[in-house]
Amino acid sequence: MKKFGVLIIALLLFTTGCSAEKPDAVSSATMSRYRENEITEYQGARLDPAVGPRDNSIKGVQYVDIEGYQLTIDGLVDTPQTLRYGDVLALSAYERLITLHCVEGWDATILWKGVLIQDLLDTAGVREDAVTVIFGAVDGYTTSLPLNTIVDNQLIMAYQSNGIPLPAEMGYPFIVVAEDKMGYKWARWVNRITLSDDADYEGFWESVGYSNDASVEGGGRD
Ligand SMILES: Nc1nc2c(c(=O)[nH]1)N[C@H]1C(S)=C(S)[C@@H](COP(=O)(O)O)O[C@H]1N2
Ligand SMILES: [Mo]
Repeated sequence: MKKFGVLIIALLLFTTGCSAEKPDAVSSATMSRYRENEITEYQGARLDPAVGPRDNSIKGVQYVDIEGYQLTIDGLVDTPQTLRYGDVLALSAYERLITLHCVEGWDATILWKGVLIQDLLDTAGVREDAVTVIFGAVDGYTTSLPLNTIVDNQLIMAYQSNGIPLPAEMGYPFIVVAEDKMGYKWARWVNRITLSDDADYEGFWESVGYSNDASVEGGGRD
């Protein structure tokens, strides 16, 4: 009888996943963050849910009405542009498996799909004197990256994460996938891209003291 009881308990633990959990098993809290149709694996690697455990954006999650949405590309360009959502999606698509290093130590490996930021800039024609690309968002957030970082690393602005349209929490319609840069360089809800000749431009968090380089290896916190 005693043996039987132990067996029952072992079975219960096993089926509830308590004792049987692998070290890298996904917690139920994490599982609940996957959205409908979101893919959870890519080429044998587990993908993290595109929506993080909490939001730390300056004015909370923004819900963009796509009908009225425009992406402005201006500053040191030959011909300023206002693109609609569909104009951006019509450009060549690129897919990247990239880890976002985010708040208080958590990170998320996500399959991103989007367009080359360089292709966006080319629609307006970048002037010789431009060195900095400033991203503006619907919540008034700003951040920037050097033009050569964007070109050399072929950085993308994504409209999909893990196979689904970018969730509002993650920046719908567009997020800058700032590979190897801390979270604050990943502008969400982007609606403006401005070319500048100011190499020392500082965005929202940069202007209060966060590293403008923001390299992940540099250990700069987000
Ligand atoms: N438009 C906009 N984009 C933003 C932010 C913001 O406040 N507004 N926060 C940045 C910061 S500090 C981080 S860490 C990442 C991820 O933010 P989250 O932790 O709130 O998901 O988004 C970045 N992009
Ligand atoms: Mo952050």
